[in-house]
Amino acid sequence: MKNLLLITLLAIAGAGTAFAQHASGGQHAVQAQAPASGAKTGTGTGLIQRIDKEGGTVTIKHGPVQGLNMSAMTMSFPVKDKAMLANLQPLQKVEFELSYDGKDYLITRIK
Ligand SMILES: [Cu+2]
Repeated sequence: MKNLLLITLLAIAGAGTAFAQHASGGQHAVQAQAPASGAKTGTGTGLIQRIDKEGGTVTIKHGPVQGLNMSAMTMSFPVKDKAMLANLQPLQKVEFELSYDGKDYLITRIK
């Protein structure tokens, strides 16, 4: 049941252009807003578990992250700008963009 819900959510998210590009085009479709060369980006959805406004991290129980080959799990991510955490709340359902430079993950957008 849980997986079915996720698939449904991802399908809905697929209507967005950014998501569609990650799903179908991979690196080739990355646009000007993408991080520096070498970094990969992906899009995921999930439920916020914990927010650390001082540390600048957010823990998300997320589904598979398209584009980064990450399966569903709960993990903590640093955000690009702590201000991004200001309006988030625990158990909020979010969509996020994640970049990975080969070493570290970074949330570049979350809503
Ligand atoms: Cu993860």
